[in-house]
Amino acid sequence: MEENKDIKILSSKKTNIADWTSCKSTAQMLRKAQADQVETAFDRAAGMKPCPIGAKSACCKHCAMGPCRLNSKDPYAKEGVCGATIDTIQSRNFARMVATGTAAHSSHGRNMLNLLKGVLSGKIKDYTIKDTNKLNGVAQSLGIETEGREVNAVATDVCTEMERVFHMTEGEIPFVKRVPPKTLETWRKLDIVPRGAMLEVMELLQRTHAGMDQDYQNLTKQISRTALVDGWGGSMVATEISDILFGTPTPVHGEVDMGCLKEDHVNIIIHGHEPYLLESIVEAVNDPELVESAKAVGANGLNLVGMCCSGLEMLSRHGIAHAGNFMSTEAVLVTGAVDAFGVDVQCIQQGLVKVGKCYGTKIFTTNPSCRIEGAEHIEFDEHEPRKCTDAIVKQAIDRFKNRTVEIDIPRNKAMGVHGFSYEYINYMLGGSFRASYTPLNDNIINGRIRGVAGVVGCVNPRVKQDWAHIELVKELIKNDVLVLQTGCSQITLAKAGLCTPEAAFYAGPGLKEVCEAVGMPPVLGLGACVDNTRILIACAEMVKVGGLGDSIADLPVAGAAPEWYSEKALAIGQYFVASGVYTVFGVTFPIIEETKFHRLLFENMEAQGLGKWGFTADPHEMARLMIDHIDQKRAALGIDKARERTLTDMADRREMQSA
Ligand code: NFS
Repeated sequence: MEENKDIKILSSKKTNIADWTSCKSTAQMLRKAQADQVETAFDRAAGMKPCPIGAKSACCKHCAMGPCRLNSKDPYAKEGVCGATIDTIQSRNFARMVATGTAAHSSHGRNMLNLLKGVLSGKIKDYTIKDTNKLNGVAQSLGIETEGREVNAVATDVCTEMERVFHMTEGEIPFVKRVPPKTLETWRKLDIVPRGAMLEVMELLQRTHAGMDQDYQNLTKQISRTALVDGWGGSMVATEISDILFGTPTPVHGEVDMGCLKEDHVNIIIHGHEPYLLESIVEAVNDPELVESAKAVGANGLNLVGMCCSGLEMLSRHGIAHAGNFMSTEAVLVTGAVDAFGVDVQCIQQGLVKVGKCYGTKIFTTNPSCRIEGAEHIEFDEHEPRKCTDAIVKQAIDRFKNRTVEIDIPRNKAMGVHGFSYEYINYMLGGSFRASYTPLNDNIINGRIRGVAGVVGCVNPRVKQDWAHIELVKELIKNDVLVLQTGCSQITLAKAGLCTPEAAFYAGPGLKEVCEAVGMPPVLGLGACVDNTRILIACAEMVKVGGLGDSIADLPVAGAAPEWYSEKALAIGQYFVASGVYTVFGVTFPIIEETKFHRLLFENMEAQGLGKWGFTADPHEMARLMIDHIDQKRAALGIDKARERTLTDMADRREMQSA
């Protein structure tokens, strides 16, 4: 294959910023940072060769008899000191990554549950239940009676059920009620139906201790069970309670990219994941007194801007502008225009503090679980949320007044439509009187829509930022695949202008026709990374509506995280695979190819009735793999002919038009 310079893993000393990112604003700021001799993660990535043994998970450092490196050409030629084989070592390393990712999402979910419990007890007064429709929907899906009952009574029962998602030690987590029966039957047969998240994470970790589970197949079952309690448990609680407390997103216009910063305003950025910090700061920046204080120092107002997943929560619910994704968090500080940078948890790089210092921007940590040396900590207390957020706003105003650095804001920004919740897709396709997924299934069956792809996840400085996401999504929609998005990927496509109905121009004829009829973009942004659960529910609903098989594994769908970096992404990948979805990752995959563990993940899990993993760093190849999979599923469902007919019809029509 001809070498494509965009695909290579960036590991050697390279200073060509064009190789680092396809985000124009980030590139502009990285050039400025280099001129200012300020180091970022891109420089560090270029200067640090990834350890090839670690990259393939061929080393074990779980005990003091090692660390053991199984780095011979034949992965079976060597064993660890205890006799651990390459399959044991790789599966244990993989398990620990999934456990950490699941713990992160589940902790987020549990914090949301505690917030709702505090609201119900009356101890937390600054938040209320905003979306009773959503509350009732969640309650009904859990088998809780809603008819004629008080909101608080229903919500208390929902809390009791959701508590079990974390604490139950036997049985099945409540949200399995949402899983298609045949998928659930497969899980039961394989003994991977999850119990509480705390137990599953503990069980998985204890099995990776030296001298414990040394059968990679048995360990993989616990890996799946743990990942499933992330997707159908901890993450799902996070999404559902956020909707109940702050409102289920509906489409809203919003701007993205660094051009959202305003030189004449006090700019405040919020980055992280848990929505209660940002919901409080939304109130703070609208407080007339604080707005007046900003004006008193010469600013035209307060400008709140989001980043990463926090930013997506604000964008989806309030249409608040978004400055960029994970790999732009340092770069945005280089503008000099950020007057305060508040963070809570997850994906917060330690390097932010140093870059912030260079440009006179303070980083404010707010969560006791995520403090950073050198950052200023203002602890967020949900009983008095404004204490923290007002303090951040006041410090930002102060910094505006005393700005000394040069301000250089990239002019790029793009408008798009965001906030496509699972529920809204119902209304959008079916109308408010017959809200349902039937039209989606019909359009898949008649072939206008070939299938559905979830393109999600991080960006990673080891590959050119944003590039693989854009190439992949363009290729998918061109081939009539409807794309659902979350996380940093959604921001990438929004910057590229694909989150607008006009982007239907890039879609294949079938998808274009559907987008134009409904007035929707071919790329639907569903929110933050925990909101991948909206995609799970959408899959379950597609099965329930009928005509596309009996289990999630039957659906013509596929998933991808082309630029992943975090353990959370791996947990998400594993819960999609265990739910029945073919899921392709880019950048690198932490397993050696010619091993039994690799075969299990990449082939044999599918034979067990689940999904399977795929890997390629090339987004065009990734699109081909996903489309081939979708076509195979269409053929198995017997709907491949319909698509041939539909496309012939469209081609004929075009020919007739041009004649
Ligand atoms: Ni999800 Fe990746 Fe982080 Fe959000 Fe962005 S990096 S795993 S998308 S911000 S969690």
